[in-house]
Amino acid sequence: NQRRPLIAGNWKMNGLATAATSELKELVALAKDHTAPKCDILICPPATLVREMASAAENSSVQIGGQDCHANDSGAHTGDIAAEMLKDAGANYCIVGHSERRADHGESNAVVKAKAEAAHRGGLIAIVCVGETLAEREADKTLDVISDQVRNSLPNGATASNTVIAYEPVWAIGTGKTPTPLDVATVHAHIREELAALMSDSAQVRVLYGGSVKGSNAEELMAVENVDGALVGGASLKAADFWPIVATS
Ligand code: G2H
Repeated sequence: NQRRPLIAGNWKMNGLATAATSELKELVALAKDHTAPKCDILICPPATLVREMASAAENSSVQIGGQDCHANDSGAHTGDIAAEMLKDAGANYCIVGHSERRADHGESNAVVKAKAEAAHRGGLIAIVCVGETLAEREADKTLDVISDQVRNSLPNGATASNTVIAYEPVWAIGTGKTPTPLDVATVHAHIREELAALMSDSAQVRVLYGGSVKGSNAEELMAVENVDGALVGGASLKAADFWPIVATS
């Protein structure tokens, strides 16, 4: 396919300035030494570090993103962060609807969709996350849940250039468990079918896999049909762990 893979790191609620800057600089150095990486490289640090990480990544192929944004552009929303603020701090992407936000903050598909639209208005590429829980998988509802999430979280005006989908089975997140390549292939093919009915350029949309991706399983997961990269949590915190995943693309 023509889709350029995206290897994205999600630092979640981890990172203080000094250590984070040195990890980011190490990643930038690895990316510079590597002639023409065949993928896009993204790090999504906590919001407090976006500006510093963007500055550490300046003039490199490493891009910076936010982990969440508010559905509104500005206003009385204490503690929240607007997409335009992330952009202003140096971000190009924003994750929306990560399962931890859906679970910890009760974010519905409608909220996730509104956040993705806000990301677009703020000039950010939205990474829209979907994924089933263990109970849903065991009840054989995986594909129904994914259909519902894709149909109802996809922002209006989504195109292959402003939207990325990340499939993250909730039971695989931070658990060390990963689905089989066949399970991943089945869900990714299903997501592509859904997208085809919703977007005119769906064939170009990148669909990432996320959930316990690490150096030792990245090659196998990235080789699965319709997997266009990874959303990596724990293994993105250290450049030495993240780079081998980038290098598989
Ligand atoms: C899934 C992933 C990153 P981890 O949440 O978004 O985390 O790789 O730690 O399972």
